[in-house]
Amino acid sequence: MARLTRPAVIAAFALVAIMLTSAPWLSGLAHAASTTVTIQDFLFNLADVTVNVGDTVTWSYPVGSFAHTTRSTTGVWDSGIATPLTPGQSFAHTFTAAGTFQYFCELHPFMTGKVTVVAPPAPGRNVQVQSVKDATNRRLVTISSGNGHTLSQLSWTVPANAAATALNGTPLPTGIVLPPGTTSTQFHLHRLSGDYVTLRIVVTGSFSGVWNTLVGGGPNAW
Ligand SMILES: [Cu+2]
Repeated sequence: MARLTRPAVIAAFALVAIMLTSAPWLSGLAHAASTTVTIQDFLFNLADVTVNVGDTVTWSYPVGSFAHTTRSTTGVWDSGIATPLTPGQSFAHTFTAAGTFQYFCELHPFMTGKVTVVAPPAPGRNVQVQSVKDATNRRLVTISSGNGHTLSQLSWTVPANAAATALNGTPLPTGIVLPPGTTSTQFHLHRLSGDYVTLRIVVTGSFSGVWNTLVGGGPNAW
């Protein structure tokens, strides 16, 4: 657990951006990852996230008017009510075990959230997420499995600066069940703002796991 200063968070994000700019259209999906939950006044956004064992969740409080905390209902982490988070601060926790972890703000107990931690994909199992710009502010995202694995169910987290639609243009729900034997699927990702969209994809099939990818940026940008 560590309280991070705002410059440290910005530096960490810049590093990730640099690493991924080297291959922006094909993300080799790193397993040790960082997920950010944004604290807004009286709201955790997103309030429900899924990560792999070994991943770090950072509660970032960029702007607001009140002080807040993040505290696990089972004592797994607690940012502390004595020194609550104020705008510009953040708090990070690395999850070392699978499970479902509920949390709340001790100053505003109606502010609640949940982190679901799952076992990371086994070595050698892989999912590729490829994205190609195919219209202004739109990329065609292809998710494919390798080595004969099938994708039976996908769910994803699309951040506030983007939207996902099926190829026929209809809005996509955050989860879909795929026909038996599916090894790849596609959808459109639309940029609403920003340079990057952080896409988190949860796969269930002949293997399971969470894959993280930054879409956008580099020579093949939006
Ligand atoms: Cu609060």
